[in-house]
Amino acid sequence: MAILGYDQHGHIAKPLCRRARHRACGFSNGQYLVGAAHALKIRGTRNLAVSFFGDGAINRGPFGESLNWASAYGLPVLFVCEDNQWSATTRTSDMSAGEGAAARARAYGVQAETVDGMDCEAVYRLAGRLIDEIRSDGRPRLLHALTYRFTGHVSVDPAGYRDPAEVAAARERDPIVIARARFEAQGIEPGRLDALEQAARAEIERAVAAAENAPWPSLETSRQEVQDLASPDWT
Ligand SMILES: Cc1ncc(C[n+]2csc(CCOP(=O)(O)OP(=O)(O)O)c2C)c(N)n1
Ligand SMILES: [Mg+2]
Repeated sequence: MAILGYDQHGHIAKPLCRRARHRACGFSNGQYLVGAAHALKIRGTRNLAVSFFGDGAINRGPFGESLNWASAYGLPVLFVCEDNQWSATTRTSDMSAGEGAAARARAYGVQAETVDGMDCEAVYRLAGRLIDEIRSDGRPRLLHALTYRFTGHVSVDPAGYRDPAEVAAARERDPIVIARARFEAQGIEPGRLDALEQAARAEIERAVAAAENAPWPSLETSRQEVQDLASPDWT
């Protein structure tokens, strides 16, 4: 199965093979994932959909609608809230009622667990357990990862609206630094970790170069694979 179409930031929607997964701003595509999960259920597969979104998304209506649908119909979805405490330029807690993503999920009958999002191993283990649980009872789960946004919301945002001391304190708990220290403590050679890091950097650089060198899409493609509400002649 494939999810087709484009979200606001372009060509993010990915072909679905065994798992549907998507990360989008403002929960713009979270509902697609619930639809995909519904299709997976109807087809009787053991596969599931994984929907990644930020803490800013939980104050948008589609978050509640998606939790409701997934819970009411018993759909195999893992909702993953990357709670970095900032919604663009606003501290999320300043504009959010109640106890946040996990409490909201529970109100809809969706089991939710909060984890230290700076601890890669803890996130990995919890995700694995929740995925196993979804596969066994077919019901949705929400993984709430508490983390911090080191930079601005986008590359042109210097994030001058927050205290540098808060950022510095969060950087002390950088998940990559924590993971590396833990691997070293487990006896993994630093040279091997350096090689992994270099390979990851090289892969990112190749991806950036490929994107920068790719041709712009044609005008025709902008209307392919998107919902068409019968407006044949916009142009
Ligand atoms: C569908 C949709 N609704 C609303 C917005 C407006 N918007 C832009 S940024 C943002 C908050 C994003 O917060 P978060 O997901 O926590 O991202 P972060 O600031 O942590 O990168 C919102 C609601 C949007 N871009 N798309
Ligand atoms: Mg955020």
